[in-house]
Amino acid sequence: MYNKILRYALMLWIACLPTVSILSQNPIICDRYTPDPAPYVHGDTLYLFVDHDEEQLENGYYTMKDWLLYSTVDMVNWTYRGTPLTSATFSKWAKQDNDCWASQCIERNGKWYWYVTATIKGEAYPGIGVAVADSPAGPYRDPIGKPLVKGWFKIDPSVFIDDDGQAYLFYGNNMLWYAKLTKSMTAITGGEKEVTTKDETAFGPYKGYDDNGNPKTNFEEASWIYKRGNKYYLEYAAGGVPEHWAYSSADNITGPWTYQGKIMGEAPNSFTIHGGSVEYKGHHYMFYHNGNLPGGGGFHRSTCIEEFTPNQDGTIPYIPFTSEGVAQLQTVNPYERQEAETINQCSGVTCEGDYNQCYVTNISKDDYIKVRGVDFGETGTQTFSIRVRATQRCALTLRIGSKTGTIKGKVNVQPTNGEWQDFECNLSSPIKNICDIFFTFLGNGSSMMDFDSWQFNEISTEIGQTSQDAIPTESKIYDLSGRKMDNLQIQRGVYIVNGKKVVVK
Ligand code: FUB
Repeated sequence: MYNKILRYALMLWIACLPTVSILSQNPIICDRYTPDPAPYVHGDTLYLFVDHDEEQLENGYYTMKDWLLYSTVDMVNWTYRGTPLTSATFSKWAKQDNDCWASQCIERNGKWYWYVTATIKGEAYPGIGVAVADSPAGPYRDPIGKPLVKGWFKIDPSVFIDDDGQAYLFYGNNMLWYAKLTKSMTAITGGEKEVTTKDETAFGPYKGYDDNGNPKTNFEEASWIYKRGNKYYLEYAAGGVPEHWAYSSADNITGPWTYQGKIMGEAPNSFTIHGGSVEYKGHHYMFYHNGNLPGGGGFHRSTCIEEFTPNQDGTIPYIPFTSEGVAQLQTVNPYERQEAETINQCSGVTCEGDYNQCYVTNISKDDYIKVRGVDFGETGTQTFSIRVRATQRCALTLRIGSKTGTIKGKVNVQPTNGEWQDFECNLSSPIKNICDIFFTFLGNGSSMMDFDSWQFNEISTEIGQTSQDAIPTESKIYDLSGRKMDNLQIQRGVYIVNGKKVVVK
C-alpha cells in the first residue's frame, strides 16, 4: 500500500512540479462544522452522515439544527449531498430548531434508515428517532412519528445488522443499552437491555469515584458497533471530559465485552471525540472530529480521518492524529461532468441544495475551490465548460497547482436571469497529466453566482488531415502551444481544430 502512495505522490510531484500545494487534509470539510461523523460504505461510494454545529451559538452551548450528508469515491474530494434531515423531520415529537445530536444511517433492502438523537418536545431528556428514505440523500420521513426509545442518557445511536439478519441499536451516555430492531428497522423488539458500564474488565479502569464513593465508568458515549471476522467491536468516547477514543471487543454481540484500550488521544481543540472506523476499498479508516477548522472549538467541531492497519490478531493499533489525513485513492476524471460541490478545500463559499440538485453558492471575489488530483491524461485538454447561475457580470478563473497559480482560463459570465446556463472557455495552453485545479472568482458583491458543475473536453487523439481551405472559418483553432489562431494564420503543420489534432497540408 505504501508503495502505491509513494508512486502516486511522485506522479503528482512530477506533474505539477512548481505549484503543488501542501497536502493538509484534516479537517476534511471546510465550509461548515461537521461533528459526530458516521461513515457508511455502499457499493463504490463512502457516505458520510454528520451533525452540524452552527456558527452562531445559543447560550454558548451546542447549537445543532440539522444533519448533513457527504460522499466520496477517492477519500480526499468530498461531495456535499444536501441537508436531508432537520428537527422538522421529527416535528411530531422532537424539540424544534436545536439539539440535532449524533446519528448513524444504514441501508437495508433498498431503504435508508437514519437513527438520530433529539430532545423530546417539552422535556429536557433525549430520545432516539428514525427517518426512512429510498436513497441516502432523501427525501426522508419519520415513519412512526415518535421516538424508538427515550429517557435520560439515551443518546448517540449506533446501528448494526448481524450476519443472521438481526439488527441492533446501541446507545447511551455513561450508561449503555442495546435493543433488537424489527425487520422493518422502525421498532424495538424484545425490550432494551442495559450493559453495565461500571465494569473495568469490560470498559477499562474507572476514572475515579463520585462524592458518594461510587465508581465513575470509563465509558462516556458515542458507541460505534460493528463486526470484523468473528469478533464484535465497540468503539466509544472514554475517560470522561476531555474524551479520548477507546474500544472493547466480544465474541457475542450481547457480550461479555473486554476492554482493549485507547485508540486515539484527546482530539485537538475539542473536549469530545466521536466517530468510528470503516473498511473501504481495502483500506481501514478511523473517522473522528476535532476543533481545528478556523473558528473551531468544543462546540465547533469538524470531521477528520486517519488510515490505520489492524494488527494480525484483529486488535486496533493506537492511531496518531495528523493534519495530512489520508491519501487519495483514485484521480478525478475531468472529462466526465463533475459537481462543483465536490471539493477538496475551499474558502469563502458554501454548499447548498438538496437531493434534486446541490451547488456552490455565496461566491465572492477571492474565494476558491480546490479539486485535488485531476488526471487530464497525456493528450490533455484545451477547453472546458461550467454550469452557473449568475446575478451579475462576473468571471471564473481556472488555476493550476494553487489558488494563486498560473491562470489557464477565464470564463466571462453574464447574468442568467435565474436560469442555469453553460459557459465555455478556451485555455491559454493545454493542461496535461495529474494536477490540483483551483476555481477562483472575479467580480463584485457577496453572492455573484451559483456554481453547479464543470467538465473539460479531451483533445481527441485521432489525427486528421486537411487542407487550409477545408477548415470552416468559425472553427476554434490553436497551435500546439495553445496559442489561438485564425484560418488565415494557418500554414502547413499540426493544429488543434475544434478539439481535434489535425495535420494541415
Ligand atoms: O454532538 C453532540 C454530542 O457531543 C454527541 O451526541 C456526543 O457524542 C458528543 O460528540
